Amino acid sequence: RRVTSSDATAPHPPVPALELPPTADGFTAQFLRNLNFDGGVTLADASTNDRYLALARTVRDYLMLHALADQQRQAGAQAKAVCYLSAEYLLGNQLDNDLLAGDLAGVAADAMAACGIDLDELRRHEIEPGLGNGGLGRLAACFIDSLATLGVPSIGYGIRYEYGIFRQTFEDGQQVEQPDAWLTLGAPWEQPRPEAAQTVSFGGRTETVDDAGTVRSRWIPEWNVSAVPYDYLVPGFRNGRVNTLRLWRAKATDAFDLRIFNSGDYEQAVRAQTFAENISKVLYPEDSTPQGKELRLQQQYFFVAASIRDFLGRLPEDFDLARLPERVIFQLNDTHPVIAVPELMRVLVDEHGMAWDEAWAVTQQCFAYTCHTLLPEALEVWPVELLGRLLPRHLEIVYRINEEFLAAVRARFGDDEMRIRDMSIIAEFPVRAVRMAYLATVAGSRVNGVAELHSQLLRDKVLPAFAEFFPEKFTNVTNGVTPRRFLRLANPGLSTLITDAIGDGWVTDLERLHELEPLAEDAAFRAAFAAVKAGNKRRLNEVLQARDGMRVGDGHLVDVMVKRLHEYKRQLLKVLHVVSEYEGVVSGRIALADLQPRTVLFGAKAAPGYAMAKRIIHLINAVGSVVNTDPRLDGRLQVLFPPNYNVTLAESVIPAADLSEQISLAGKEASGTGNMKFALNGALTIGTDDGANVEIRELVGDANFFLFGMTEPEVAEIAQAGYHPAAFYQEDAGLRRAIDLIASGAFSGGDRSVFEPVVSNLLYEDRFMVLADYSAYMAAQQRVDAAYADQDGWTRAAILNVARCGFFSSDRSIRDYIDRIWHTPPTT
Ligand code: NBX
Repeated sequence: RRVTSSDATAPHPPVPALELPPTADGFTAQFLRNLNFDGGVTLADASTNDRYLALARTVRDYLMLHALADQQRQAGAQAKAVCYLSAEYLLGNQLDNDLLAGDLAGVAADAMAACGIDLDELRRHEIEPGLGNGGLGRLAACFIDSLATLGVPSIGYGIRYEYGIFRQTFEDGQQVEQPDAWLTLGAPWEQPRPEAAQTVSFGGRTETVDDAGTVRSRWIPEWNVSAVPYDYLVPGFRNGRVNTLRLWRAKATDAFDLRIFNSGDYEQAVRAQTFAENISKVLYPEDSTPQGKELRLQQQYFFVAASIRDFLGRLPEDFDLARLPERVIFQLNDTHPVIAVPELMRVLVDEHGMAWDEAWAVTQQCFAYTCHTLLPEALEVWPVELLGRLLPRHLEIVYRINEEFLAAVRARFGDDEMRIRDMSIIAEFPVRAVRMAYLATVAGSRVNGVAELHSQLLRDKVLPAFAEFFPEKFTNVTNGVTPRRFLRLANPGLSTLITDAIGDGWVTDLERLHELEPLAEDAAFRAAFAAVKAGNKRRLNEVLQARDGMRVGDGHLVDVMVKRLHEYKRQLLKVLHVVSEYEGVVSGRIALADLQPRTVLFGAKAAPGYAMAKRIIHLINAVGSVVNTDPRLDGRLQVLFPPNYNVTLAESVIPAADLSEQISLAGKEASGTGNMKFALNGALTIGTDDGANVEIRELVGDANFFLFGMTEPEVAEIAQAGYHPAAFYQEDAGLRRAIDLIASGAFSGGDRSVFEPVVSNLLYEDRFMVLADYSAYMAAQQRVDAAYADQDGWTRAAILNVARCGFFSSDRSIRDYIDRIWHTPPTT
């Protein structure tokens, strides 16, 4: 059926229509309209930015046509919706994603050609919205893609940060952070909806009022800000569905601070405006040790308060809020949005007059919580002093939730004060503080980890008392990644090869990749597969060359470790491998001819305040500059560290990789999602038994995965017995030589002090047991070298990795969320 913009806007009189299916002429006309009337330029005078903005607008116009038609279809339907609450969405570039989903790539290419425009130049012009730190934010982006593709009624809610994750540069090998001013050249993908703004209040005090005999508390806030929504279209893959990602921006309200305005101090008033707008100014770049910053709590409350109001505002005027769980599930992406729990209670009880017990029953059914960590220091706590100052009514509500919860614990287990202290939502030391993970667990209908092992450890180690108290709440949903972005778009060569072999159904049904298995035995297919990998390496080289003047060596094994810089992820273990190989060659223990040519590629940002992580970045760069230029290595070992690893770079790097480094200490990486992207693109994994590596190995088979290192129980046992890293240093001559070389100043111009903190940390603390796993890692790398020498055998294993990783589609993750947690069937 032909759909036109006059259908979508009926009952208006017919207007000159944008047509679906799109035509090149229609696309061109709309593009020129946008260029002229939105951009105010002629084609002849248009800059690259003008042309990019007009193209993006045109793509969005077509998606909007789908969105309007979709809204009409869904109007009046009373389906239960998912509200995904996430402080981060690491979206990556939109242009190609939306061209693909909307099936617009062909007409866009024709239209650009007709206008004499280089579409690739416009692609390169795009700046990705980096509104997230890493895995957690990228997972949210994959999930909204799958929700739209599966046709699940859903809204993503988050924050429209003016500055996303910092842009990383290196100066003398050290990380320097630059602001990410992603909005400065225009934001064609978003649509501000000022008429849908919400007011969000802060501060002040509570007072009790006698409401016909019942004493009620009420909040008298002191100041407020306006939350203005900016909507992003989230198209499903060629299914006509378009969901919304609604990101909130903070603006000052007129009544921003009555005291200041009343004082008539104009300058103060303007400064107050800045204060309000600070709330959505910048993404906090700490992803594992959240600082208890007041502004961060303001961000969290700001976006969840606006989102809850926004969602409730979509329900019919006379809707009975006792039935809210029939209409919505709020999924809490880690603890960042957990302040939504007392907020919903406050809205139900204080604003709608619902009885506490009824409101609590509703609230418990409306929330579910996903945990993404195992590191104790990553568990968020908010000092009571701060919470009470910023959100006094919410603190009261949390206290009452805790009181009633602890009463239930007492009723079941008696006055076991140890247990009570253990399970209290309020911690007493070092300061009195709210444990957000506990609040989420008590309040939510479900608590899930993000891989089988992680969910098990969550039950056994992080929240054992809660797992005993609420066994039915705990479940697992193993993470996944969207095959549209990370296979279909990022790896066009492999996509075509797969589609030629098995058809294109895999794009939305990734388990179909199993049909490739027999082709691993087909020599012609293997040759084609190897040619695709070689082509991807050339493509990576074009990108690296243009971006950083770097290139991977010809015929090299491309060995990649890309992820946030964290001690637990153990980039240092990878560095020790490189240093050992280097030392082996320069000392003559390894003949150069025996060295498998390799390019080791790192990508990683360190939190700006994480000193050790920054030193490790410095060390990687320092090792690279020595190894890459030492003539004795003759270029057979290269270390590349392109700065500013982001989603866009990932899309070039991952398809070109031979080897995927997933080497965290067992029991520390909740899941990993990069591990899935690599395997799906035909890299073999060298990895520990951690996170989703466990499931990847089970699926691809031991023969197609390089497993090494201690298991989680072994780690726990050593930790228990007392871990002594220096003993490993003493006993392993190879390890000693590598560490000594770093300590000698060989990578710091003879200055031994530069990396001394890294070395002494390894020798005397080594919290993540790098030294304990060193020899197993080196042995596994030898197995890698041996395997790579048999190129055909390697390719066979790579094909089996692709064929067996269909499970890791985020479509499957979303189906698991629907079955185990949300109970929100897709609608048509
Ligand atoms: O979430 C990551 C985990 O480390 C990965 O193992 C997992 O695969 C991924 C998705 O489940 N966690 C993560 O990325 N955390 C953050 O980015 C983060 C950001 C802010 C913050 C705490 C953590 N305050």
